[in-house]
Amino acid sequence: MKLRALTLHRVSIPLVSPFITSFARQTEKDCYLVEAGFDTESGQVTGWGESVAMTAPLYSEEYVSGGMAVTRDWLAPILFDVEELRAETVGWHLRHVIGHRMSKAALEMAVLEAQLKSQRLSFKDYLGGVADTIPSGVSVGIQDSVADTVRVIGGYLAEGYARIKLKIRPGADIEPVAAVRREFGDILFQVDANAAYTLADSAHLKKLDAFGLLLIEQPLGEADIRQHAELARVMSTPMCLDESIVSAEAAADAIALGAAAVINIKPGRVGGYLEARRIHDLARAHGMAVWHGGMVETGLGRAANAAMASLPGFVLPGDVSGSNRFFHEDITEEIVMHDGVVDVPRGPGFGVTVDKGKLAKFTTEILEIVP
Ligand code: OSB
Ligand code: MG
Repeated sequence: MKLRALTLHRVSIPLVSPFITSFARQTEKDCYLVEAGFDTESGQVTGWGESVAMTAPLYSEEYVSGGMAVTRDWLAPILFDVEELRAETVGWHLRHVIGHRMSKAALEMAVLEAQLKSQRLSFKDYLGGVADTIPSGVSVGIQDSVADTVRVIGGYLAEGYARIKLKIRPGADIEPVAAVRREFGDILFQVDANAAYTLADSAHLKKLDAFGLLLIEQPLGEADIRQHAELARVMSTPMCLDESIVSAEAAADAIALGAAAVINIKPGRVGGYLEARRIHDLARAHGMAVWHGGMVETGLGRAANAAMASLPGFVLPGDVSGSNRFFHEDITEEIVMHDGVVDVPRGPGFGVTVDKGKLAKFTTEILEIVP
């Protein structure tokens, strides 16, 4: 395949309610989609990608405007020069650019989609996915009060979500967790701190052991893999890493150090779906559970995530929820959670179509990148 045209569509989609984490209060989904045009053996094909970078560099060092700039100035020129571009070599071509994994992932995703479409192959079949549906969990933001936390989670349970993940931060941790356990009994329940604590909080965090959580996600900083290993030795709650796992190498280090009993796999965070697959395979070879994280993706990323989560190592319910968890209106056909599951798309590519009308409605900026 030869890359001929690249357009970045920045969109801002209102959220149904503010999503509050230990690091940000999000009221809209601000991201860019990659539309990439290729000449292929089966003619001209378009592939779509989505960057999971957020508006501000608070989850990781990446952010939306920076991603668009590095794509225009550094990544796109490399790919425009490749005669035989394949998804499997995008990471290799881009290897001299340090970091910028979310930007690289969005480009690899667009190349991958075009490649799959030209072969009339679904992402699930490309990967060797083994499930037609995946259990659907929901990530619940920090609420104003314990009562609100219980009410909001009660709503998601009534909808049928298979697992609850509650965001925590210092000052909003033990009490809401205790209340949710008291109210809803034996539900699948886990927490995510988004790096809000330090090792000095060990004794406090250990109080969470009383609530039979499935896991605690990323209590300490991104760079603190060794410190997570120390914390894991004092807590009985299984340790799960998100922010710290930026590559298969980081995953290998975390496993070797005992820093993670479980890994949250997010393709954007690690440079793409193909690196995410390597982490899945590595974890599986170690008999370690993984689950699929989310970054409040539009229907496009959500569809691709559902296919990824159909691989056999994804043994815990992930954060692949229905489109309506975050959006009144999505830019693709809605991803639907029903009976606690999301269906794995079957169509070629990621199996969903970006609706140009809806895209236009939410577009805030268009960046055409020319060879
Ligand atoms: O830590 O998993 C996280 C959203 C943005 C950034 C980081 C995280 C999240 C979520 C939402 O928890 C997961 C979802 O998309 O449902
Ligand atoms: Mg997380």
